[in-house]
Amino acid sequence: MRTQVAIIGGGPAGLLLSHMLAREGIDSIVVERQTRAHVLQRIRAGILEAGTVELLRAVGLGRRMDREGHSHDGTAIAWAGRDRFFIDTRKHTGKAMMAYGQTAITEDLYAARDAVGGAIIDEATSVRLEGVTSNSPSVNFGKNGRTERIDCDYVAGCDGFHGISRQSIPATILRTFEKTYPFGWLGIMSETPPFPDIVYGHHERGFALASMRSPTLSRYYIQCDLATKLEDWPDERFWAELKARFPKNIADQIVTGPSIEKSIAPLRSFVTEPMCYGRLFLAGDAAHIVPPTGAKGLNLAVSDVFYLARGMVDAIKHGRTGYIDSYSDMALRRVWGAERLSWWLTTLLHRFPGDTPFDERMRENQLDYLARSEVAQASLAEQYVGLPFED
Ligand code: FAS
Ligand code: PHB
Repeated sequence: MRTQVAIIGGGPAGLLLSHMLAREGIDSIVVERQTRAHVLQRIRAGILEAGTVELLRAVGLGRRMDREGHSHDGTAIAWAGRDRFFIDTRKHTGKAMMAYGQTAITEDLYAARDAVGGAIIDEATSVRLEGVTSNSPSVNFGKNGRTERIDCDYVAGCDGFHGISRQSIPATILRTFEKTYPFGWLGIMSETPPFPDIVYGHHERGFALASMRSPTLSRYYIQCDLATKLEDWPDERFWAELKARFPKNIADQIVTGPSIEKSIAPLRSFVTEPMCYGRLFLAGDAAHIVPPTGAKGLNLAVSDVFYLARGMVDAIKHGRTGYIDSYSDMALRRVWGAERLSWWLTTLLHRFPGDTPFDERMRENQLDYLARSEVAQASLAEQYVGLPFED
């Protein structure tokens, strides 16, 4: 097979890139390891930055999001039983966040690609890149017992943290930066009316988060230690622990019900430099991971794709290579900003094993300052709602 851009990975990054390239008349083939059903059963991100919302609307993917999504003028922080304070992104930046699940975005992306006959090959096995430092790279993979090859001009590695693209960059060139956290998030989805605000809770028992997917679908998380087993957390125990970590006036409003999904996600900060090698360009989780505390993971995948699509269109259609040559540096400036915010919020809102009384006083004073200072809240608001994409 032959295409202009071979895209490894049919998650949000790969599908959005394929969609944006197609809108510019550039053809691509998405090669996905899993079945479409497997990709679509993943429950992950839920909160979209203003820039992500604007981009999805601009590329014709806003209709269902605007119908079913839930706009939020900010997010609240509650701690130590004290009343919550609100990080008002609307007041400080004029922008809002949107609660609209990654699963729905992925469904919308698949529908958009199907509508124009976009090439998505799923259940591909043993995917392997060749010639990425030449002008004619190729992607090899197994499908239905046959070995297939795609010749292309560029390869986009959108295959997530466990993909093969990043591993195609020689260790002598690749630099990685990593921090793992000594806890995870135990998440639950329930068909119950959510708490009206997105609320991050910090308590001596640990972190908790109240979020949502729709007016009838709630998403909650509690910090858990790394040895946690799902079977030890029946719904009743989860709800009791979640309520114990929020102030009473929030806990009393949380509507409980049977879980329709329950999972544990590890927390990690991870960055790859550079995000390119020859004609291979990494985007999304293939290049970086953030702890979900800042709701940045999916939003970073979107901003990477915005920069990469712009660079590829300029190079392929107009022979201008400025954006593609600067893709890695430009994307990494935004990545490191999101990594720092996510690390800072994770450190601020979670309890760490081995915290000393001094550590706890530092955390309390930081929260107290944030609760009292409009300027501190404005700074957090502009980072949380998402800084503008670079021109
Ligand atoms: P993805 O991992 O979504 O997609 C990569 C795709 O590549 C997958 O479909 C995979 O099957 C495929 N693939 C892998 N190896 C391949 C190979 N060798 N060949 C072909 N295909 C291959 N972010 C938030 O903002 N908030 C959250 O609450 C949140 N929760 C998360 C929970 C979990 C368990 C995980 C893993 C992530 C979570 N994230 C969250 C982050 C998540 O939303 C990612 O940022 C987002 O999925 C990034 O999208 P992609 O870069 O497309 O990567
Ligand atoms: C979610 O709704 O899944 C969510 C919200 C805020 C976060 C992380 C996840 O920081």
